[in-house]
Amino acid sequence: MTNTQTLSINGQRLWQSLMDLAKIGATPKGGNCRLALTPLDGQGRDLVVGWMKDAGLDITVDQVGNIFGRRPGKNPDLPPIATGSHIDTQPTGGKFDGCYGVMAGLEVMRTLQDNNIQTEAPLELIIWTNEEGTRFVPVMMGSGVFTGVFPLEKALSATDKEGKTVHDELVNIDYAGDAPVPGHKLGGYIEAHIEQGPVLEAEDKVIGVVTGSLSLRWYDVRITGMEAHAGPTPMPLRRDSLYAASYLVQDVVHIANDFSPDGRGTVGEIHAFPCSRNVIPGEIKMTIDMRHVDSKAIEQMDAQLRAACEDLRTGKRTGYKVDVELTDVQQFASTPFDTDLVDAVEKSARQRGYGNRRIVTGAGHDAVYVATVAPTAMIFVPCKDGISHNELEDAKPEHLEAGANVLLDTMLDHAG
Ligand code: HGY
Ligand code: MN
Ligand code: MN
Repeated sequence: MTNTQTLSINGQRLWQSLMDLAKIGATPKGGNCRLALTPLDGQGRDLVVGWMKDAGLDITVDQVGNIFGRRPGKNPDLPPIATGSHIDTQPTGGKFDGCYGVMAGLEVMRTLQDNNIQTEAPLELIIWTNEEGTRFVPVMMGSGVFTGVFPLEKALSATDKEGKTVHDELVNIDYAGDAPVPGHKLGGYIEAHIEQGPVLEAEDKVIGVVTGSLSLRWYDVRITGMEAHAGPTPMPLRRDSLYAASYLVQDVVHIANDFSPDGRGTVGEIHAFPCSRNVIPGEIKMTIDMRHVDSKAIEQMDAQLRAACEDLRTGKRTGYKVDVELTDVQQFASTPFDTDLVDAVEKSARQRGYGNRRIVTGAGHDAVYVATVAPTAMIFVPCKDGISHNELEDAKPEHLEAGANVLLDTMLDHAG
């Protein structure tokens, strides 16, 4: 019987699986584009499900397409200790965001299989549907439905820009499962992920002991002015919606800077209608992503955003009135993780001699929603130059191996 204290994962096998998965939806600059529920996402799911079966896991799929690979424990009545993440990507995604957490969990299962170790509680590896929220909103959709944060119907009826629904796209890739949501009880959940920021690398740390997440607010904005001819229409008579939007784009950044260092403000999408060179834009649709570690600060940022919208409505900034419709799309408050699990992550990093530090995640993760129903923690590893949501995303094999070893220890710690 192997002493589980000296047990370690196979870093080479972990790296190889990440590179093999990255071949699906590979982009010219070395990234990945596997948008949620596209055929490429389906291919990625099929590949990983095959590996999960080879690792001896029993597979179930729920009604929103979340995939569960269960490793039976000695006591089937205990709730599983789970790990996982996502394999859907951003359009200019990298090879590690999400995929690392799923491959690290798979590597833990493979290592236990190799050493014929059975834990007291079952273990579970989860692939969550549509974590990125780029093709379909809301973000962290699968974990949000699993934990009852939003109803199944809201997810299944969500549409992409071509009007395709989550329901139909799940059927198309054959992942419209029948396991009911909200889902089964979890005894604990630990998610490994690249930091997607510069802190660990700057401090030469290997493990980020994640203590919780930022607050997040997502909005849609529609600004309506009036289409008119770009030639004969004198400047004072225009109601140019894009010129008005240009103030709001700056306001989003200025508000985040007013709440530095933890404020975040991003306009990621902006669409001008009718999008013709010689027509004054009559309508703008844009997105806003605001975040802050402090729930009170995000409230103040929200108030400043609403005031900025009002100044556009009244014409105070531009000299002409426009209609501004600000829609709340999604929000979650700053989420603390489970102190016992966080301590267990830190203990493993220390025992293995990995430089580590406590850190709050600036990105949203499925762990944020799982934390509302089960003890939850995350393990961060550095990524090159802190870059993510970019095809250049990169990480060191030895850091990925370290994170997976900490995941192994933490899961064994809690699964008996
Ligand atoms: O938006 C996020 O923080 C995550 O990458 N979906
Ligand atoms: Mn992610
Ligand atoms: Mn992401």
